[in-house]
Amino acid sequence: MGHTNVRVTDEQRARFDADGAVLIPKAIDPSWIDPLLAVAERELAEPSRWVTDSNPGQATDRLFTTRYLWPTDETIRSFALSSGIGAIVADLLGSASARLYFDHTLVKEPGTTAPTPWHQDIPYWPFLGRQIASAWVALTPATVNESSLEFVRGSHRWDAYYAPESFTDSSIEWASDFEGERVPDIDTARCDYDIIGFDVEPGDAIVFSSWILHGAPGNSGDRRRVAVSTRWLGDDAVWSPHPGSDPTVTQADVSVEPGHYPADDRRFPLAKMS
Ligand SMILES: O=C(O)CCC(=O)C(=O)O
Repeated sequence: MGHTNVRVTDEQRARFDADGAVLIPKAIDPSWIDPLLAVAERELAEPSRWVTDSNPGQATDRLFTTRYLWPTDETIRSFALSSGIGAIVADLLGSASARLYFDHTLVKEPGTTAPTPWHQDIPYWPFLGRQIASAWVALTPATVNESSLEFVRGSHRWDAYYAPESFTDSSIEWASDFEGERVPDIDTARCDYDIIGFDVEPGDAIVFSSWILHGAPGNSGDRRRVAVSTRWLGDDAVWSPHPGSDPTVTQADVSVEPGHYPADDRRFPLAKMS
């Protein structure tokens, strides 16, 4: 499975900077698609430890996510570190390097009514810094109307830090002690916000700042939507665990002290740049 030969353009860099999100068409070599889809299939059949699932065992009306597979799954590890996706993110962030925080596979079965709620990523994560972003890579086609991502353009610059929202009906146990403002009710006042979205084909990446407000509709289509999102730390990232941050990686797991750059190659490995 190959390394991408896609190069970020000046226009894409400017878009990412101004809007907080940009579409990179055909960002990965197509040879990754089937192996990554096979990982999603396996996880649906035999979920591993870090899963959220709105409707276990069902083939419709279900948002299933599984994360942090890279330490144990060779396909995910080599995709994250050697496909070139990290280099694309580093380039957009204006960062010399990109360290992997985690991978996140997200499956939306047809007929999923619940949207992915509007949220920012950064409050879920034990990091601070502006050079932190995700690359959400589509493994199946998706239109904005059916199930692709939407963003509030420019909200990465609002200087806001909203409380984490649950992706399923239940509350997020580990985020209950987070103190912070709730995300505004964007859906009831959509015309007050500058909302952008991207239709995607398999292999396209949407790269977005960890500070931008984003969400996705349910899946009103008749096919499964699958994506894999990798989460990246650029040069200004600082380890910053806090009440309510995702428990996959905690202070006990890392060799970095709070307030420092996460130079921990074992927990936050560097992506190959070329
Ligand atoms: O795939 C989705 O529906 C949501 C993805 C998302 O919020 C993310 O990757 O941060």
